[in-house]
Amino acid sequence: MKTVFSPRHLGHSNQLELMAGAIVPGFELPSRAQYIHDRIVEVGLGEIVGPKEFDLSIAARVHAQDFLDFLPTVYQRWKALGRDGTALAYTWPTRGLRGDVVPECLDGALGHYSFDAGCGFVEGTWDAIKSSHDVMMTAAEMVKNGAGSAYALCRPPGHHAGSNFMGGYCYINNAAVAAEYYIANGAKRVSILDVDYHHGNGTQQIFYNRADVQVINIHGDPNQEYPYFLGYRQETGAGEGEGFNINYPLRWGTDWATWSDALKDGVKKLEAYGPDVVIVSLGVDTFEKDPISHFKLKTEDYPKIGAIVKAIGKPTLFVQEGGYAVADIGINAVGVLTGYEEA
Ligand code: Q9C
Ligand code: ZN
Repeated sequence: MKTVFSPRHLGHSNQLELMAGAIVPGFELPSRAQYIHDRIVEVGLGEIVGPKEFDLSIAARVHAQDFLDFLPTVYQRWKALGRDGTALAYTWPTRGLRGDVVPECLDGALGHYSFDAGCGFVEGTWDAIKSSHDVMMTAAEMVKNGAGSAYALCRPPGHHAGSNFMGGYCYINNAAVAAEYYIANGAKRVSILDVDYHHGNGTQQIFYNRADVQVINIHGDPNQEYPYFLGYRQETGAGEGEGFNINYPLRWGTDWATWSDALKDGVKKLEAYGPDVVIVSLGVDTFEKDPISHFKLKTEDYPKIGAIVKAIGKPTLFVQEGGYAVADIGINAVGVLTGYEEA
């Protein structure tokens, strides 16, 4: 399978992050993408190509235009205030505050357009977001044109970003834009299978009322785990979307036996839905050594995920999401892809 990758991700890093009452270096590191890239070369997965340039017209069908207009302006506005370092929100509109106003000042606007402090901006952040989008679009187009499968080595990731907010290291929801791209190009049904450790709250929110995109999430129980405020089992979709959102919240300590039961059940529901194309939100932060996660998947389990996805027998786009055990994520992410190829 071909990989799409751009070194333009390198301009972006979340230099600081709040964790357990301390400010620590961010986990979503530029080296993540390099480890995956190098592992693809090492195992000879297939050709690695650069992205083509795409406009944001498909993205604008799942994200609000004002949100998409805001993202490229953030760092210039930050610098115009005489600041350097990382542009980051520090106040958010919760219950009893106005969720509908976009304050004129940058600090207010950053709070409006995010739900946590996981999305900093440095000089190269917008270019990295756009390159990640273009990487996804290029790989999505390959699958549309009959490639069978393709891997979008996206950085930054996307699945926490909703229609008009960023969060959890995610700015544009690449998997959601890919789904919309297939619908815009004639697909009747698309399934998104999100295997990242964290619930893909953005993807769920974007498609919650729709029947044409099925969203399946296997993730840390939000009673215990980020993003806490979405991803519960009883969230099954609304209106026309009722029944097309499926959550498998799992407790800390979940191992392959329990995790794969959820995957197999999700795949059954996916097959019953009968999509034209499958998009895998591929996070490998389910790994036992991931520094911010609490599942117990082992390196040998990742090819089995790929084999299960291959058995679905549908055109498949893999979109990179999380995974923070940097030395291992290349082996694990590429393990899913080789497992798919070899099944
Ligand atoms: N500050 C993805 O995997 N919180 N995002 C971690 C430590 C944010 C993960 C707690 C986790 C976001 C794409
Ligand atoms: Zn994650």
